[in-house]
Amino acid sequence: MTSTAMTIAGSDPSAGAGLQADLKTFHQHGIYGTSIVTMVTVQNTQVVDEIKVLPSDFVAAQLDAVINDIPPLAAKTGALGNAPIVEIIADRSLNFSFPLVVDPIILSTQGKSLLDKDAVWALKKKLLPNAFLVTPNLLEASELAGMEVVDWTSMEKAAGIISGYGVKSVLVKGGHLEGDPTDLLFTDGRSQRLSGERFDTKHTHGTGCVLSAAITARLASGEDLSDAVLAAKQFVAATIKSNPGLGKGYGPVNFHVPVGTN
Ligand code: PXL
Repeated sequence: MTSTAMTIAGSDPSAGAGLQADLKTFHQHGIYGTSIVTMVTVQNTQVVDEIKVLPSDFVAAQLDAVINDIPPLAAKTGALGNAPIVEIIADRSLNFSFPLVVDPIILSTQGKSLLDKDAVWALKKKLLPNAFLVTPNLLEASELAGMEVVDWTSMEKAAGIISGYGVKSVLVKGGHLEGDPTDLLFTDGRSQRLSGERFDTKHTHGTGCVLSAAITARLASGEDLSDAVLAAKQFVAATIKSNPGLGKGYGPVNFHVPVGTN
């Protein structure tokens, strides 16, 4: 039987990030992907120029239309835009019978805000209590935990604070650490250190989306969290390593990397 996964995210017309990256990643993992659009952006690999956030009831209507028809086995959120959207998804997620991965995107790679201040509060207080996993980078972990997150000790502390909001597991991504990009997976009160390799390339547009989508795809296939995260990290590393060098700015990764053979 075909496995299904759903993303709730924004559109990136250059298709390296956002819902396009999620759908390509689901597809590459053999999963049928559905997509609920929260915002439409005008962007390429160089700049995010404009953002139009959709009305929250329109986002909810998309969600209701899909979820009753092609129910996902796992879902993820990406850029959510504003508090009303976060709140309406949080409301619907009370009835989700599948794991929800929250990629708490606050800024685009180029530094444009994709989530306003009230929305960060709603994410913490309303959405995270219903989530299976949240995947902040250092900056997002700082915002969510209300503290500076700059090294392993502060990553561990922040993960503890964030898990206190009710989310089952926390993956703090160390890509922005000085030195090796070590991630921290906090689950059942325990931290696990996941080492990674740094590649000398600027083509990393959408890597956060690809990682959370690959984890979601694997959860939809029934994998357990720690195996899913490790395999998703390997997939992302391989997609960066063989990036096609497209665009004049921060280009996309290679979505054609075979899954599980890297
Ligand atoms: O990579 C984060 C991201 C997610 N979603 C959308 C984006 C971006 C980055 O620009 O535009 C819609």
